[in-house]
Amino acid sequence: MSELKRFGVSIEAELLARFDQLNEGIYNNRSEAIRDLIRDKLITKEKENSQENVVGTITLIYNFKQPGLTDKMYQLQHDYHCLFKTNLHLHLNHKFCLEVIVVEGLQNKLTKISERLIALKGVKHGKLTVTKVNES
Ligand code: NI
Repeated sequence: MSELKRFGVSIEAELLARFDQLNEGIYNNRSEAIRDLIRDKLITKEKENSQENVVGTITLIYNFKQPGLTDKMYQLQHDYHCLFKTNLHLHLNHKFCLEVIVVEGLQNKLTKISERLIALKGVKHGKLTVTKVNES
Protein backbone atom coordinates (compact mmCIF):
# COMPACT_ATOMS: atom_id res chain seq x y z
CA MET A 1 0.00 0.00 0.00
CA SER A 2 1.40 3.39 -0.94
CA GLU A 3 1.79 6.30 1.45
CA LEU A 4 -1.39 8.14 2.36
CA LYS A 5 -1.53 11.82 1.43
CA ARG A 6 -3.81 14.40 3.00
CA PHE A 7 -5.21 17.25 0.97
CA GLY A 8 -7.79 19.97 1.48
CA VAL A 9 -10.85 20.25 -0.72
CA SER A 10 -13.12 23.25 -1.09
CA ILE A 11 -16.69 22.24 -1.84
CA GLU A 12 -20.12 23.81 -1.62
CA ALA A 13 -21.88 22.83 1.62
CA GLU A 14 -24.98 21.64 -0.18
CA LEU A 15 -22.99 19.43 -2.55
CA LEU A 16 -21.07 17.92 0.36
CA ALA A 17 -24.31 17.27 2.26
CA ARG A 18 -25.76 15.47 -0.77
CA PHE A 19 -22.56 13.41 -1.14
CA ASP A 20 -22.61 12.42 2.54
CA GLN A 21 -26.29 11.50 2.29
CA LEU A 22 -25.58 9.33 -0.76
CA ASN A 23 -22.89 7.42 1.13
CA GLU A 24 -24.68 7.12 4.47
CA GLY A 25 -24.68 3.53 5.70
CA ILE A 26 -22.26 2.48 2.96
CA TYR A 27 -18.95 4.04 3.93
CA ASN A 28 -17.50 4.44 7.43
CA ASN A 29 -15.88 7.71 6.48
CA ARG A 30 -15.81 10.32 3.76
CA SER A 31 -12.20 9.55 2.77
CA GLU A 32 -13.06 6.00 1.71
CA ALA A 33 -16.04 7.25 -0.30
CA ILE A 34 -13.84 9.77 -2.13
CA ARG A 35 -11.11 7.15 -2.76
CA ASP A 36 -13.69 4.84 -4.39
CA LEU A 37 -15.03 7.73 -6.45
CA ILE A 38 -11.51 8.48 -7.75
CA ARG A 39 -10.85 4.78 -8.50
CA ASP A 40 -14.14 4.54 -10.39
CA LYS A 41 -13.28 7.63 -12.45
CA LEU A 42 -9.82 6.20 -13.29
CA ILE A 43 -11.32 2.87 -14.39
CA THR A 44 -13.97 4.65 -16.48
CA LYS A 45 -11.29 6.78 -18.18
CA GLU A 46 -9.14 3.70 -18.91
CA LYS A 47 -12.14 1.99 -20.52
CA GLU A 48 -13.02 5.09 -22.54
CA ASN A 49 -9.50 5.24 -23.93
CA SER A 50 -9.16 1.53 -24.76
CA GLN A 51 -8.63 0.29 -28.29
CA GLU A 52 -11.29 -2.39 -28.12
CA ASN A 53 -13.95 -2.76 -30.78
CA VAL A 54 -17.35 -1.84 -29.38
CA VAL A 55 -20.90 -1.18 -30.53
CA GLY A 56 -23.32 1.22 -28.94
CA THR A 57 -25.31 4.40 -29.21
CA ILE A 58 -24.78 8.11 -28.83
CA THR A 59 -27.93 9.77 -27.52
CA LEU A 60 -28.25 13.52 -28.02
CA ILE A 61 -30.90 16.02 -27.04
CA TYR A 62 -30.41 19.30 -28.84
CA ASN A 63 -32.00 22.55 -29.89
CA PHE A 64 -32.36 22.24 -33.66
CA LYS A 65 -32.79 26.03 -33.93
CA GLN A 66 -29.25 26.63 -32.66
CA PRO A 67 -27.53 28.27 -35.66
CA GLY A 68 -25.14 25.90 -37.41
CA LEU A 69 -25.66 23.02 -35.00
CA THR A 70 -27.24 20.47 -37.33
CA ASP A 71 -24.66 21.26 -40.03
CA LYS A 72 -21.83 20.61 -37.57
CA MET A 73 -23.48 17.43 -36.24
CA TYR A 74 -23.94 15.97 -39.69
CA GLN A 75 -20.51 17.11 -40.90
CA LEU A 76 -18.86 15.20 -38.03
CA GLN A 77 -20.91 12.11 -38.84
CA HIS A 78 -19.93 12.34 -42.51
CA ASP A 79 -16.25 12.88 -41.62
CA TYR A 80 -16.30 9.65 -39.57
CA HIS A 81 -18.94 7.79 -41.60
CA CYS A 82 -17.27 4.42 -40.99
CA LEU A 83 -18.15 4.67 -37.29
CA PHE A 84 -21.76 5.85 -37.69
CA LYS A 85 -24.20 3.13 -38.69
CA THR A 86 -27.70 4.59 -38.49
CA ASN A 87 -29.73 7.34 -36.82
CA LEU A 88 -33.09 7.55 -35.17
CA HIS A 89 -34.54 11.04 -34.96
CA LEU A 90 -37.48 12.16 -32.86
CA HIS A 91 -38.91 15.71 -32.88
CA LEU A 92 -39.58 16.19 -29.17
CA ASN A 93 -41.33 19.57 -29.33
CA HIS A 94 -41.10 22.96 -31.09
CA LYS A 95 -37.46 23.38 -30.07
CA PHE A 96 -35.78 20.10 -29.16
CA CYS A 97 -34.88 16.89 -30.97
CA LEU A 98 -33.71 13.52 -29.73
CA GLU A 99 -31.15 11.75 -31.88
CA VAL A 100 -29.98 8.20 -31.24
CA ILE A 101 -26.97 7.29 -33.34
CA VAL A 102 -25.84 3.66 -33.59
CA VAL A 103 -22.05 3.47 -33.62
CA GLU A 104 -19.42 0.78 -34.02
CA GLY A 105 -15.64 1.03 -33.87
CA LEU A 106 -12.69 1.57 -31.56
CA GLN A 107 -13.74 2.73 -28.10
CA ASN A 108 -11.17 5.55 -27.92
CA LYS A 109 -12.29 7.00 -31.26
CA LEU A 110 -15.97 6.81 -30.31
CA THR A 111 -15.22 8.48 -26.97
CA LYS A 112 -13.48 11.41 -28.69
CA ILE A 113 -16.14 11.85 -31.37
CA SER A 114 -19.03 11.61 -28.91
CA GLU A 115 -17.32 14.23 -26.71
CA ARG A 116 -17.09 16.53 -29.73
CA LEU A 117 -20.78 16.03 -30.54
CA ILE A 118 -21.87 16.56 -26.94
CA ALA A 119 -19.73 19.72 -26.63
CA LEU A 120 -21.44 21.42 -29.61
CA LYS A 121 -23.35 24.56 -28.65
CA GLY A 122 -27.06 23.74 -28.48
CA VAL A 123 -26.62 20.12 -27.36
CA LYS A 124 -28.36 20.00 -23.97
CA HIS A 125 -27.52 16.43 -23.05
CA GLY A 126 -25.56 13.61 -24.58
CA LYS A 127 -24.28 10.19 -23.68
CA LEU A 128 -22.26 7.42 -25.30
CA THR A 129 -23.23 3.92 -24.22
CA VAL A 130 -21.28 0.93 -25.50
CA THR A 131 -20.96 -2.79 -25.15
CA LYS A 132 -18.43 -5.29 -26.43
CA VAL A 133 -19.19 -7.84 -29.08
CA ASN A 134 -17.91 -11.29 -28.14
CA GLU A 135 -17.24 -13.31 -31.23
CA SER A 136 -17.01 -16.63 -29.35
NI1 NI B 1 -36.31 17.03 -34.97
